[in-house]
This record gives sequence, structure tokens and C-alpha cells, in this order.
Amino acid sequence: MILPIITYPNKQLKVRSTQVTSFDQLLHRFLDDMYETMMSSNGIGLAAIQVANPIRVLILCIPDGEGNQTLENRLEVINPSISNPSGNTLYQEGCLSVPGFYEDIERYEALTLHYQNRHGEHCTLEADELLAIAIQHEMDHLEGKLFIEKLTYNRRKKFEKEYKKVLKEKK
Ligand code: Y12
Ligand code: CO
Repeated sequence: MILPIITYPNKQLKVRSTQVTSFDQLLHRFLDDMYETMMSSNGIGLAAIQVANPIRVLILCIPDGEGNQTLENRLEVINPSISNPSGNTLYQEGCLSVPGFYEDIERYEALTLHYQNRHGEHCTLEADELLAIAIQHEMDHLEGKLFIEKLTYNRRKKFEKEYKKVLKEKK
């Protein structure tokens, strides 16, 4: 089932998500719905709060070298934390909850991700490049943070002006 994605400035996006404790069929169905929703919107990452569910869940599907998003690359991340962050990198980020806006954001270049899978099993993953960036972007959502909050004061002002226009055109 495709779920509606909530967009900025919806205040729900500011909510801090809570830990998952049940790894049951309801969660599995929700993960499948998140995947369908993300793929149908041409996304590569989605956090549960973006579909109005404030739980510590995110999904990713990073395109392969040919630009294809395959099931093998589908990653379901529950109750994540990171360790060993290293380096810095700039990448032009976009977000399904801030449609039409892309901006260079600085992130760690590499990190170790600790998380649980849909069965509650504890997993570890070494991430770099786009995967590391996407993990950080999605984990910010779990804290109620959007990438636009990382913009400089002037860039943020410009964004607010541009975004207002986008919202007006949509009406
Ligand atoms: C690097 C940077 C950001 C992330 C987080 C995941 N972000 C996305 O998946 C964003 C996808 C996106 C897709 C859009 O739709 C189309 O391109 C058709 C889009 O649309 C518009 O802006 C109109 C915006 C964002 C991971 C890694
Ligand atoms: Co996002």
C-alpha cells in the first residue's frame, strides 16, 4: 500500500521517533508499505516519520553502478546508532518531504551503523559514499530534523522564499 508522505512545514516532521519493541507482522507490513511508497516516489531513502509514524525505522535502497534500485540493495534499519564516524563530504541532498529542493550538505564520509533488522536481530554495517550520507540524512529524521536545518542563515531564508512559491503554485 502506498502511504501519503508528509511534507515541510508539517509539524509532525519535528517529532522525535521512539524505539521499536515489537518485531511482528504489523511492523513487517509497515516496512513493505514504506518500501512501496519510497519506490513509487523515486526515493532512495525514507524514514517512518515521513509517513506519519514516529518510530525509529528507516529504509534505504541505494542505486547500483547502473542506477538501478534492486531488491538486494533494500536495507531496513530499526533502532539505529552510529559509531566510528570519519572524514567529511559534501553532497547535494534532496528529501521526499521537501519536494523540489536540493542543497549541498556536509556529512561524515564513513561510519559504522548498528541496527536491528525486521526480525529484531542485531546487525552492523560499514558504510561510506552515498550509503553513509543517506543513513545520516534518514537518522536526522528520527530526531525530528530536516536537512534544511543545516543550511546557513542566508541560504535558509532563500529556501523559505522559494518554497513558499512552490506551495502557492501547488494550491
Ligand atoms: C543522499 C541525499 C539524500 C538522501 C535522502 C533520501 N532522499 C530521497 O530519496 C529524495 C528523493 C526525491 C525524489 C523526488 O522525486 C523525483 O525525483 C521524481 C523529488 O521530487 C521533487 O523534488 C519534485 C525529491 C526528492 C539520500 C542520499
Ligand atoms: Co528526508
